[in-house]
Amino acid sequence: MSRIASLLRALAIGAAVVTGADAAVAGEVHEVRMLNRNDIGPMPYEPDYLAIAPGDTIRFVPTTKGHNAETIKGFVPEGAQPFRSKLSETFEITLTEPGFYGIKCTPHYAMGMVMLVQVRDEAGARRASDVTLPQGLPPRARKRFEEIIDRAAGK
Ligand SMILES: [Cu+2]
Repeated sequence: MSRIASLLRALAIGAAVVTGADAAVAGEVHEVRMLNRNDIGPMPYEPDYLAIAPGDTIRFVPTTKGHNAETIKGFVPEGAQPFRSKLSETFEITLTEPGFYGIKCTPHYAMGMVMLVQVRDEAGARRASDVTLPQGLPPRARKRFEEIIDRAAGK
């Protein structure tokens, strides 16, 4: 092996070690409260938009009872696992797949109880306004998502 080849190999091994160490660092925990009402209106998640890093955790807290968190079908990044929490229970989920996650409260979906989570990719280039809402959302859920996207865009 030439000196340059062995130097490159050493660098590659070094980079792999650093990447491994980064992956082992626990992500941040973001708390989301599940409420019957706030100044946004009835049945909100608070906050209802989060932009997080891959490996971060969301903790859903049932501040008021009767709520949960479930991924909306067709509204998770490719390769991401859907999830559904139990009613009125604290629930933690760690998200690793970059992209947009639409989350609903199962009993209050038609009332517009939804939130948007963006797991940033490495470039962090995508914004909430880049999201494509799936077809077939209940009208109030669609409206809340549009409000969330406008707010995130600073409109
Ligand atoms: Cu609810």
